[in-house]
Parts: sequence; C-alpha cells; structure tokens
Amino acid sequence: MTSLATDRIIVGLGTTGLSCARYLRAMGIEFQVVDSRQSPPGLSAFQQEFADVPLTLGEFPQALLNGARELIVSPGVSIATPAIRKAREAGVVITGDIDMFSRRVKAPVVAVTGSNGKSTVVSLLAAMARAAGLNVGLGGNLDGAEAAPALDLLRQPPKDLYILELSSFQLETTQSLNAEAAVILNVSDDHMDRYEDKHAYEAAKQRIFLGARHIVVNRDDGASQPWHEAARVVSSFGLNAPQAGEWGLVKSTDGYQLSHAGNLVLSASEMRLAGRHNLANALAALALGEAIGLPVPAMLEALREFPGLPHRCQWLRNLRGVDYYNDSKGTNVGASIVAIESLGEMLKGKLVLIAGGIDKEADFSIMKPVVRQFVKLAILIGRDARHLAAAFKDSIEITFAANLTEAVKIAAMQAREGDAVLLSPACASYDMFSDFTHRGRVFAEAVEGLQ
Ligand code: UMA
Ligand code: ADP
Repeated sequence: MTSLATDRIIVGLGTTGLSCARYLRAMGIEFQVVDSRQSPPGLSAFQQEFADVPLTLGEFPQALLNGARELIVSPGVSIATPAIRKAREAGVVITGDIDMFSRRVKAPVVAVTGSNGKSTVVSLLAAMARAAGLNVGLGGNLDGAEAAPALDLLRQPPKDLYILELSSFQLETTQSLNAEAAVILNVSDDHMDRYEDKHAYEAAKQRIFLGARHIVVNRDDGASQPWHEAARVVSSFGLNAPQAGEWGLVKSTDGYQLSHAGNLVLSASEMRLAGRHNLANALAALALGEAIGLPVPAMLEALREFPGLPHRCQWLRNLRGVDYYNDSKGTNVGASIVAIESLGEMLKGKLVLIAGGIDKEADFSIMKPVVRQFVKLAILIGRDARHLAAAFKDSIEITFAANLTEAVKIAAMQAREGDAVLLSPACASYDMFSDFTHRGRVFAEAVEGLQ
C-alpha cells in the first residue's frame, strides 16, 4: 500500500515534532504536520527544510486527524486532548517518537524515568559506558548540548548503546519499548495539571517496563516497583545496607560507603556529586550499568569524576560568606524538598529560598516541614507566587518580588554570613522564561552582577 501524506500526521512542531519530520523524511515516508499554536518554536526551521510539506497551525483540524492512519503525538500534547481522543475513538493509531525509535533501533537501550534525578542518572550512566569504551547515544527528554531527541539519535552513525531519559508524557504514547534495562527512579507529585490523579501519572511511568529485559527498582520507593507481576526485577538500589545482588549504602567511620552486595566499592567522599539524593542517583546508575554488563572499575572511574549537571543544586559563587546555588531544575515539590534538605543540612546559617512560577496544581503544604527547618525567608515570584505564600505563611517570613533579578537583590540584602541563597522554584518556568535553563541563566547573571 502506498503511503499518503494524510496517512501520517505529526502533532506538534517543537523539538520532538521537528525530529519526527526529519526522521520520516530520511526514511522516505510522507507526512503532514499540525500544531495548535500559531507560531510554534520549530516553525522557521520547518519552513526552510520542509517547504513542500502541508502544515496546519491553530486549532487542531478534527476531520484531518480523524482521516489519518497514525498520529505521532508530541509529548507536550496530552492524549486526553479532545481532538486526539476523538481521533483515537475513530480508530486512528496514536503513537509517539519513542515508539518509532524503539521499532527501529538495533542496539540495546537503557530507559530511565522518575519524578526526579533522571537527567543526572542518564548523564552519569553515559559517562560510565563511555569510560568502558562504548559509543553511546544519549537523549530523549534530556535537555542540553550533549542530548538529542530520540529520533535524531537514529540519524547519527550507529551507536553501541542508547540511553534515554523518558518523561511520563513520552511514555503515554509508547506502546512497546523493549529496553535492555529500565527503571522508575522515584515518584512524587508532578504534572498534576496534566493527569487526573497520581494513579494516572504512575500508570504512564509504568509503561517504561513494556518488554524490558532487566528491571532495576528503588528499595526506598514502592512506586518504582513494576505493577505487572511477571516483570523480572534483577536488581535494586536504596540508601540502606544492601542484601545479595543489591546496591546500597553502608555507614562507616569515614562516612557513607557505596556498597554492592556487602562489598564496599567507593567512599561517598570520593564523589564530586553532593547530597543524599545524588547518592541514590549514583547507586541507580551503578545498578543499571551492572544490568547491561558494564565493568565496575570503569563505572567507578566515571563516578569519581562526574561533576553534576548545571541548574541542579549548582554552586555559583560565594559573596561575603553567602553561597549562591542554582537549582532551576527544581521544577516540582519533591525536587525542591530535596534541594532544601541537602543544602540546609550542610549550612551553619539558613537558606534564603527563591521559588515560584507555574504551580502545575501541586500541593505545596508538604514542603512546610523542610521550609520551617531550613529556610529563614522565602522570596516568591511568578504567576502562582500566592499559592506558595498561602502554604508557607504560618511557617516563615515571606516576601514577593516582581522578577528573578529583583528577588536576587532582595536575597543578597537579607542573607547573612553562613546563610545560602537557593533558587529552587518547585514550579515550571514558562510564565516568565522560555524554559528552566533560561531561568537558571537569568539567576546566574543576577548573582554574577551582585556587588
Ligand atoms: N504545545 C501546544 N500545541 C501543540 C504542541 C505543543 O500548545 O500542538 C505546547 C505544549 O503544551 C507544551 C509546549 O508546547 O507546553 C512544548 O510541547 P512540545 O511537545 O512541542 O515539546 P518539545 O519541544 O517537543 O519538547 C519535548 C519535551 N517537552 C515537554 O514534554 C513539555 C522536552 O523536555 C524534551 O527535551 C523534548 O521533547 C525532546 O525529547 C523538556 C521538559 O520540560 C526538558 N520536559 C518535561 C519535564 O522534564 O518535566 C516533561
Ligand atoms: P530530572 O531530569 O528528573 O528533572 P535532574 O537530575 O535534572 O532530574 O534533577 C532535578 C532536581 O531534582 C535536582 O536539582 C534536585 O533538586 C532534585 N533531585 C535530583 N535527584 C533526585 C532524587 N534522586 N530524588 C529526589 N530529588 C532529586
């Protein structure tokens, strides 16, 4: 059967939509594109490269969608969107870039999801695999210069191993994945504006185990366990002492030791990554590396040297005895709790916290205990600043700032020697910034500009 341009429709013209278009063209497959935005970010690149491909912008054209054989839906578009749901009910197949990737890929794939720690774990695992001499393709949801959308990886020269960070959004449209190793690192509330409830969010994450050969679980988080009883769990990580075959921590006189089945493999003090959450991330990467057969010495070499990623509890500068940290990637409540706790525990003084943005319908009240313990002042910014204020008002002092630069100036005036200033918004950035990296850069510039 010949394939018509109307058979296959890419929904969304962002990073993913463009990667799908380039991939389909490379495969010689016809398609068209729709996006509900008038001016999607991929527009000018698309117009240059695909002048001959039909593009519909603005409200989704229902008749066109219903007439397609397959919709390739971008992660930013929920499959519960009425136009997508109606097309599915009309018998149209719903797929996504990860599904297309897994149908075509030849080399083993490691797939990592979770509410927090994904980017750190995939980047660390890639460093481990490279230290072991493998040629690695790294990407998926991961941002940054080193990463690529999944399908872009398949247009590069073939790799020995692919490591994908996957969001719940990408997993929604994934029907088969067949990863060599897969993990849900942890689950805490996020994206509650997109899902009906936490169960629906977890159900999307569970799809990472579809066809997986090795499953790694987090012993400290029941939500990382596969729901399907037949799934084969091969290994686990956790912050307690490990049993046979497990990864964990053992406390010694020199602090924590990373340990495998009772054998101490590395002292936590030898790592450049800091904080308890990063010990969990390191153990997760070790367990995944073991599942795909990476040699332990190469993994440890990479672990010792891994500096961490920008915008994740990243130290920027010390000014008059005050440290400044950029945790712009703290985009949900769970991430910000961890950042406040791990930095707060190290301080002589207290934290001045800068938070706020788009709340994604999160419950900020669960931040209260750590905020009360470690924060002396919260400076709130962004669209949903008042929601955070309502949650924190009985616990600590609060003030509002018109923008991030003003927040940094207020923080610098209020912080005393021994305190630290932390940007960890617990919110998405899109009300004031193009994304969390933009937010982090604006923060870093404001901190740099302080006299
Ligand atoms: N949108 C519309 N109409 C459309 C299509 C999209 O309004 O027709 C909106 C979406 O609601 C969303 C925005 O446009 O607000 C971007 O959506 P997109 O699907 O075009 O996104 P991409 O540019 O393809 O980027 C996506 C990931 N973003 C999201 O899932 C929102 C990127 O992750 C990822 O790097 C990229 O694919 C490549 O795989 C970023 C992210 O914020 C880092 N991810 C979320 C997170 O980590 O919390 C899930
Ligand atoms: P993700 O890609 O899942 O967003 P990152 O590795 O980019 O995760 O880390 C984002 C933020 O989440 C960090 O700055 C930190 O505040 C928090 N974080 C990182 N690892 C963990 C973890 N294992 N558990 C809880 N929070 C974490």
